Amino acid sequence: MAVLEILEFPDPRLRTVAKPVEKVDDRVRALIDDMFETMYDAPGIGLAASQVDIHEQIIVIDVSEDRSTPLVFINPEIEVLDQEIFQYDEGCLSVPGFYETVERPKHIRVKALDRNGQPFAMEPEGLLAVCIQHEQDHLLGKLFVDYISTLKRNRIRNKLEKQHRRQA
Ligand code: QAP
Ligand code: CO
Repeated sequence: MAVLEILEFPDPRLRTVAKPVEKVDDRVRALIDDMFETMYDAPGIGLAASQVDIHEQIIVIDVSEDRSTPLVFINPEIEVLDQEIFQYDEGCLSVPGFYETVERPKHIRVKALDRNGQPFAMEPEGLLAVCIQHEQDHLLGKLFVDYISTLKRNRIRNKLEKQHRRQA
């Protein structure tokens, strides 16, 4: 197990579109274990493989208070179930220190493979539904800052670029 390095906005690698996983094998399960270790260490509630520079369709999530409910979504497919919209102050491990309100569909159905390659479906709402959509966006090369104004996004980019220069 290992804590992996998380790419930070505006790293262009975060714009890569992830490919479907062809075979859920021990390599994929080892990556999932490392992704959970990285997410819990951060700590965060969700992480997409794209954020650790692996461009395959894998998401790990745990929105439980006591960090006891790890969820894995491989090759996720999302359907919106109704028109209701949910607002949430989203953050992202790839945009550390910044939170902005984003609107997304409140009720979704997600179909995916689990860590054994078995298909499953669920119909989450609220925070879990928001988190799945946020992480699915990462697999498409999208970030939550794409939904806010250009002015706000550029301010965040400038601040993070300055931090990255100081760290270099
Ligand atoms: C995505 O985000 C998410 O800025 C998961 O300094 C967030 O785990 C989906 C984090 C909210 C829906 C709602 C962020 C940790 C963690 C930071 C995270 C930070 C430290 C973010
Ligand atoms: Co994120």
